[in-house]
Amino acid sequence: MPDPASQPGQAEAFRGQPCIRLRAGNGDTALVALHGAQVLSWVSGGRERLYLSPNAVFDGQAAIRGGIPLCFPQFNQRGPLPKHGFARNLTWSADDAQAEASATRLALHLSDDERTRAWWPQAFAARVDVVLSAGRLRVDCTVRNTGAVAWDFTIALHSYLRVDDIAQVGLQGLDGCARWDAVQDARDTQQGPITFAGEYDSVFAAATAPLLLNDGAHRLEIAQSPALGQTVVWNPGAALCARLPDIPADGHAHMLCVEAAQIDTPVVLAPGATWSGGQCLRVP
Ligand code: TA6
Repeated sequence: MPDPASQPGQAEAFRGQPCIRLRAGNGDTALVALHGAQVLSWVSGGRERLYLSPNAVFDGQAAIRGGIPLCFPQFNQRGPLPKHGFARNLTWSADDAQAEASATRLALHLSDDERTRAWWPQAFAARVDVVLSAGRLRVDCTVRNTGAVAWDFTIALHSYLRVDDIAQVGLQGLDGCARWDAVQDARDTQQGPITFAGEYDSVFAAATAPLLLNDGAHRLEIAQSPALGQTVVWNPGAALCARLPDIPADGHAHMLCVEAAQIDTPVVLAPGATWSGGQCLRVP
């Protein structure tokens, strides 16, 4: 029997849900649930970098509050589908994890079936690649139109980043980017780093360079591919957090969502066409 710790990926149950634990050569790990193809944990340098609510629901149907949910084929309530689409509510299939030259890769798959067609009549094949290497986690999404008619979608990697104290956090790199403030329904241009005092929900035109999350003594670099043209920044603040059933009252203090998204203009896919985009988190 090979030593499980030497395998690139190992199946395990987490809160009753089937998951795969990925290991990088330097000891970093990631935990990926088949439900939603959702990364639930990323430990790099001995520190958990993602926020997973202790009150998250793990019933194999509800969206899991935390980690990196995938919103597809609809972002938020910008269309007739369930909020943030259905990809985060369904079980994906996974290939065996692969050890690459300096990374560990897990590919997960979802394609249309009776359940998805009841919500959305399109024929599709979606793939999520989780790529773990020393100090770095990349999540790439690929969507292919396997049908005979063109259709469109919106998409987001709704990453919940763990922070020690949201009141001390600064998010750098969106200075000069156009912003829609969803709380106030107002448009402006971001000036300087973003700080947080209460509910925050804004959609930015994505920056070309990586963002930098400053959380006390800790830093995280956040990059996204050009195919994802917006960045969403969300923290519910204390009042909204208290109304969310699946997060503790103080959960807002320990998370910040920085989401790589394509939502302002839907992606149109012709029959046979493929789209790819992703987000990369790095400990600098
Ligand atoms: O991406 C930000 C957002 O769209 C917020 O408006 C907020 O509703 C959040 O996502 C969480 O949505 P959820 O359905 O997961 O509670």
